Amino acid sequence: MLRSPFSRVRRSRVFMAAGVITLGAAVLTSSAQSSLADTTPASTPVTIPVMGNIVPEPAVVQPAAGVSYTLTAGTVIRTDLSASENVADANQLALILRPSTGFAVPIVDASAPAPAGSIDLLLTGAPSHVGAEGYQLDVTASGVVISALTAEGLFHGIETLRQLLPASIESPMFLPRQHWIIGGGHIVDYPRYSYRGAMLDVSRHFMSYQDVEHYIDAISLYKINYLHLHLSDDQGWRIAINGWPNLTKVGGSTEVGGGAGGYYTQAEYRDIVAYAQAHYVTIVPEIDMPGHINAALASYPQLNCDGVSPPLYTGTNVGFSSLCLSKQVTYNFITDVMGQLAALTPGPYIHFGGDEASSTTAAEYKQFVPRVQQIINSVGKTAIGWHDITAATLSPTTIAEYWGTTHIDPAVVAATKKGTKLIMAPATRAYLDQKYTPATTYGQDWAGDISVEKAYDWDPASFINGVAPSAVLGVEAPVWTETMSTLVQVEYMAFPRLPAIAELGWSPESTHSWTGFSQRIAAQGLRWQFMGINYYASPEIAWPAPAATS
Ligand code: TNX
Repeated sequence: MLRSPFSRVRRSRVFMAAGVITLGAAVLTSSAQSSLADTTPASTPVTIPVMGNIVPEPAVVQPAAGVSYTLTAGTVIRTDLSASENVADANQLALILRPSTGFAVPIVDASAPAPAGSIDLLLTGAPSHVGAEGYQLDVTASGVVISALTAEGLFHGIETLRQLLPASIESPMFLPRQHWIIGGGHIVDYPRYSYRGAMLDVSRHFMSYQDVEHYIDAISLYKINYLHLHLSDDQGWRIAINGWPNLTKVGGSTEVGGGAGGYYTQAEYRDIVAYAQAHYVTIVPEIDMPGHINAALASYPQLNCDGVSPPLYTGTNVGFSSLCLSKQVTYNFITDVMGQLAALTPGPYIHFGGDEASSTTAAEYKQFVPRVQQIINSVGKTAIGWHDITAATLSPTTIAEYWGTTHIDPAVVAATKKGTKLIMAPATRAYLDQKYTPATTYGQDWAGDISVEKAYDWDPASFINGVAPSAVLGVEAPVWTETMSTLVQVEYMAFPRLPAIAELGWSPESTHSWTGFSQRIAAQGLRWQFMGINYYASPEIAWPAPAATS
């Protein structure tokens, strides 16, 4: 039996604190992390912070000069205890506040009289234009009120509230001498796009379900609401499918470089889904086909046209494998896989890849894409494919994910004119496996180096010439893992660039400013250190001195 998602909200951080915490390129032990934490003298003068420094930038922030709220031993969280999702949100907030402050932070019913200094999570009082995902947040001397139309909106308000508190609020250890002050003011906030994704390639190098959940902790802080898992590729098949045991036994047995690989049991995958749901993140599973499929071909000879399995593959080439599209067993296989994935996945989408199918003929590819779409639709899901699928005729609901390197793509433009919606992940901006600079230890550079500024400074709505802004559903930040074998390495590539992409997905275009973003992201570095999230301390950003813990 796997543990409940709520009891583990803090688990991975405590786990990191007990071991090794990496700081930028350097590595700190947990004892060094605690020295990071509590250097504040008891007599430190208290300065009132100005409300701000939030990533992604909210739609409206109005600081109230000189006003502040302080968390104390008397702070309670008030919400509607009869609404289980509100209580789950309140629990997540309490689990963040309790360890570092040492305060009890009880959760009480919103109908109870407000004691001085409560944090209220309410489904009343928010303006309707914040929509299902937005919230309103007010900080006054007498309390904090987060109001929203849904529990998801409240959760997003909580992610903002965390960032208004000192970074040390994230400490898994008790910090007795900190002042837990929040600058007063008013925030009204809601997303620009409904799809704000991260992608993790667990095929090239396998990451445990605990690692995936730690990544969910990190991405949900920036209001990312989809996590796309690249579950299969030439090098590894990572999800158990009943009736096809060799997919994991053989196809899951290795990875790039020849390591041991691994896979998720269906129970582990469900655990990831539940953990994601508790963070308002929807899992999008991807089984890449008809190419990028060697792990499956190596597992089952009948999926090959010549009936002979190729050997397992642990290199990094692409484009050499293809399902046998003329055999019925191929479609039986796809139907089984998609049916089981659909049953395991409450979210609306299944991604079927479709990229770099250079070992499939163009004619076969054009027949294959509609057939897979139909299978995905028949199991009740909407299909997503990499934008290569715009070469075929798409059903009206199918979404294309743009990973191109140019602003010109006639097939993509033509598809959008017929109604296809796009997720924007241009490789030159959003591919977080590309190096920051030529000196970056990990990563590839086929799409060019991507500095933090380059990841931030583009507009999803106008990136492809001739695509109407209304065709863009949102953005995604993929991390391919040919060159990264641990989550710590993945985080180094993702932070600070993933929050840059998250801001493009959430914040109104009118707030877009590299100067503003680079100042706001600077305030996040210390938070990542307390959370056990590795990052690249890019010289593009004026990080505050490490000793500044409040
Ligand atoms: C291209 S982008 C790929 C992946 C690689 C990636 C490496 C795409 C849809 N396919 O198979 O991992 O480049 O950067």
